Amino acid sequence: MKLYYSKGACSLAVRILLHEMGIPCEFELVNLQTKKTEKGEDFLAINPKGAVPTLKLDTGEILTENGVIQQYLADKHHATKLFPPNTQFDHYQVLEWMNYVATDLHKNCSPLFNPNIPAELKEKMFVPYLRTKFDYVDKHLKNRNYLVGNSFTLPDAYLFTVARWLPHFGIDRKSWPHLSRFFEACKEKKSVLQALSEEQLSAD
Ligand SMILES: N[C@@H](CCC(=O)N[C@@H](CS)C(=O)NCC(=O)O)C(=O)O
Repeated sequence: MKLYYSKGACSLAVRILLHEMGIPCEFELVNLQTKKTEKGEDFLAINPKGAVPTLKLDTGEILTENGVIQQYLADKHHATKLFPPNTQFDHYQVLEWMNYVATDLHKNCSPLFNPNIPAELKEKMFVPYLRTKFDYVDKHLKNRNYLVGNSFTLPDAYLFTVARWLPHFGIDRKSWPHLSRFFEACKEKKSVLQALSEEQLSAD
């Protein structure tokens, strides 16, 4: 199995989860600008959407979309702590948070990465909107350690990955005390430390 990734991108969540589950995997870096992999492959021929994470199974089949890759890995490896079975309500809470992180947090970060959007517009429009999305997360984390139940589940890896980007947008994570506590707790996890070190990233 191979994970196509880009340094510090949302594919980091999948790498963290692979380590949480102890799944051996090969990793291949993708240049998202040129759409070439580090081995010189045409990434668009592998995933025409040109986005990471992209998972290549041992059968050669390709799976894309972060949340779907996460569910596939957890189901395949019976990781019921990370993704409770669908007979339990927390299964749907995991999916609810995965969707929120993908669509409300991750996708509202995208304009802030865009060098063609003027800084003033980012400050006036996109940053305040993103802040309201994190306000909700911070309130939710007030009396809990993780997003669902009281242990680390799939969307926690994704939330850690997206929250890690905040300083790059000039947003101080400390303005959300409960999110900060969550982030610090994730930084202690072996799977997170391993993933960060493999991508030669600092936590912040
Ligand atoms: N819908 C995709 C979006 C993934 C995504 O936005 N990936 C970013 C990196 S964080 C990317 O590869 N962007 C490059 C591009 O879309 O050209 C998913 O959920 O996996």
